[in-house]
Amino acid sequence: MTELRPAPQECPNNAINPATGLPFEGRGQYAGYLKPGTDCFQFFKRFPPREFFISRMRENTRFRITSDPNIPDQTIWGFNLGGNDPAVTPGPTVVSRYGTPLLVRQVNELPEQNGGFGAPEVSTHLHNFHDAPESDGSPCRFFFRGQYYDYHRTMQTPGFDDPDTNPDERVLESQSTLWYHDHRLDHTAENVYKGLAGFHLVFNDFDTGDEHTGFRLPSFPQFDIPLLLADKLIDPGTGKICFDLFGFDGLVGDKLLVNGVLQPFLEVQKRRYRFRVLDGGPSRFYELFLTNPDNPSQSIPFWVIANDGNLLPKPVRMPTSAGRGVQTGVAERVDLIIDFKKLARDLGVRRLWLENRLEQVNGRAPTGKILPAGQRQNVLIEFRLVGNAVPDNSVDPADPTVRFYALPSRPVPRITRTFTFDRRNGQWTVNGRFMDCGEIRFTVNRNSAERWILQNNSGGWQHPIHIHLEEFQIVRRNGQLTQPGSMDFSRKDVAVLGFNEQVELLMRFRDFRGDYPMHCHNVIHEDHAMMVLWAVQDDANDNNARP
Ligand SMILES: [Cu+2]
Repeated sequence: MTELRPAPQECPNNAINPATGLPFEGRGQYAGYLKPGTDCFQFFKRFPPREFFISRMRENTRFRITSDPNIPDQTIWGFNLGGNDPAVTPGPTVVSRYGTPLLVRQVNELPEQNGGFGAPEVSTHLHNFHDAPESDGSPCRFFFRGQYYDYHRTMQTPGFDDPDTNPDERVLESQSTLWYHDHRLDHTAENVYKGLAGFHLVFNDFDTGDEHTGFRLPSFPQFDIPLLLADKLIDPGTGKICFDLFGFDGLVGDKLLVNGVLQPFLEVQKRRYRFRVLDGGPSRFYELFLTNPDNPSQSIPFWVIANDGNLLPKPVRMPTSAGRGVQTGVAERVDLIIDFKKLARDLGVRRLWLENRLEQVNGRAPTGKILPAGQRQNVLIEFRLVGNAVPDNSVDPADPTVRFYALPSRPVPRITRTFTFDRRNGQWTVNGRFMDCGEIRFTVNRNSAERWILQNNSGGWQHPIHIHLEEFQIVRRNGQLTQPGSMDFSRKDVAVLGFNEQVELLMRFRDFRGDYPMHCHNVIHEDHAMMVLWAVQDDANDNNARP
């Protein structure tokens, strides 16, 4: 798609569409109101878009989650890739490269009637790309039925407009496994649950998508496969996916879907594969294991190479020496390497289950108990090994000499700010207060670093906290320095706050000016006000340590 009508422009197209009475483009609106003169693209002239995508958000009333004839068609909201194709969930995977700026036009063609849940005003966040506020899909920048919204992405690594960022380190901040999802204020949980989510993958000179070049990671798309995990509640009377609008603790479903399908299977060849696993929420935490259903007592090894779309310094073997699997909170991504050739040869594996063995009985938090291996209801996807061993040029993560990079140096923070995540009157708070689109709680100096301390005061619930704009390093968890070889020793965009946990983060705020959110990504908590807005401006010198 190279030609968009009307053509994309630097400042929003706020001419009134006579068919709707609304501006053609939803950019330039804030909290539902037009704010003329705002939200022009900040680096449009410096990085003019060279690739164009159009995506239409629509209802699909004939969506199948299974071939089981006893389970009816479902109504979902999804995305298509332009034209009159039906909307699907997950939406089409967007593939892009660093250095090639792009523009994505999202068109809101959702119906007025939602069939019980879902808000047909939307805002599409690319989690967690380094974007300007006007292209970030922020919760207060939702747009209406009949409008479109252009998102401009510079496709530059962070620090492109920061004199203190070492250009040699910039490439280390490349992100790979991203996802786009709806972020509509107060209705994100309903809209994402209804299907408004999809993958966006970014390649670069090291993580190339070709196992003959760079870090030699398994080639995309044949051997590099995204898996979106989502749990759903099925109404036993109708067989339809349903949602609880009145539960503020969180929602855990009784059925596990991967890429929109109930417990699917995938035929795999005997070689290495990369799986990009996303915890798509709304509230469930996972602990992932591989199980041989023909011999559930076997311990099946695999490797984690990336956390939240950032390569780890080196591959981390799973399960851990303590027998734990890969843990994820909502919106976290883990990239796994599974070597089906070795598992077939050494352990006689013919099929494998990717299982979630973490017990969770309500939306507040998991119990921490690890369930036994080999239970059908905990299966996410079944891998069926077919054929003989095949050529494989990808790197072997079991090779102890494999190194992807060393962590970038840690910047010196200008200030420390502390945030407490808590509960009040059945809703969720940050430093005792609720989300408000009309209130920027504090302002960070552009191109500076800060230390943020995130504190969960509760033994009753857990929160996966997400910060927009930039990634952070987790320096300490509960006072202990994070160590190489742990999953926390990585750049990240989500920090899970376990029971009574405290994390200390270090991060920089570069390039763009304007407002961003930090929020809980248990999207039920997010919609019930566990979010705070802050801003980045030149030389703000705001010293509020507990905003
Ligand atoms: Cu939460």
